[in-house]
Amino acid sequence: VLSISRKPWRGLTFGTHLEVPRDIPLPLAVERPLPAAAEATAVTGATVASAARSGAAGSATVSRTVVLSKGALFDWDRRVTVAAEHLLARFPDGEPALIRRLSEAIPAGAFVYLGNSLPIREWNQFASTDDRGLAIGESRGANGIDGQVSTFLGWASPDRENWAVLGDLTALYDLPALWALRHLENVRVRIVVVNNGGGRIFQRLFRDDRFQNRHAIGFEAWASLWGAEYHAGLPPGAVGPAAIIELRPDDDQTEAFWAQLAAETRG
Ligand SMILES: Cc1ncc(C[n+]2csc(CCOP(=O)(O)OP(=O)(O)O)c2C)c(N)n1
Ligand SMILES: [Mg+2]
Repeated sequence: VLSISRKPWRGLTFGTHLEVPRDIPLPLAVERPLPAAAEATAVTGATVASAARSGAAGSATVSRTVVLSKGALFDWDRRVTVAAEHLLARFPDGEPALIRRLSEAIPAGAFVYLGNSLPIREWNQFASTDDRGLAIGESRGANGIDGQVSTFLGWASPDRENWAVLGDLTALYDLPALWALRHLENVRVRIVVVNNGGGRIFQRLFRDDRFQNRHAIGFEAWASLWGAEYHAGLPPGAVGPAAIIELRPDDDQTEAFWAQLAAETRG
């Protein structure tokens, strides 16, 4: 992820943020097709003033600041990709590996709705890149976590399986949404709740734990309230028309993954 702004910005959980001072033109050259890293030259002399590396306790933000050079961007990107690949195998129960496995388990041709905000970021970074004809949808807007279940159900259609990947707080923000299930005919919906016990994106952005709204709520009762099937973990076999699938990543492994990725790609 490359973000560019005129002002300091600390919201990046992964990638590179470029802060371009007002007196330096925006580096629009990077919008053209990019050459191979070997041919890369600096597109601007703008040195970047702000780093998005967070000092949050026990965690690390894998983002950094660079002098804008295509070669530097690609080299770092490659290093992160290679490091992430071996860490996915080393921490198989952490959230990134769980997202990878989920992306491999969703049947070819399905519609996949990605919720704000970690699910879409983590899918972007860790989902399998095999082309299995998945149709991806999302409602990014201003990153709102409200109405995500409703948006998904409104988008779901009978001609394919419909999957949503949502955070736990995102699901809690839209508890009445499953009312709409009774109005869906011949529509197969699978709502995956990645339950990491709070708004964990904030663990990587802020020092104060209160931002996370930690909780110990499970989602089985949500499924039974609305007559949906419930699965703890990815179901191995056939699933009925409406299912809630709750995935619980291992906290320690998730933290270790991010800390290790930051350590291995620093510099
Ligand atoms: C309507 C709305 N309220 C609050 C926020 C601020 N916010 C952004 S992410 C987030 C936490 C999301 O938690 P969860 O769905 O569990 O995802 P996680 O970060 O754990 O993956 C919150 C409260 C928002 N984006 N939209
Ligand atoms: Mg969460």
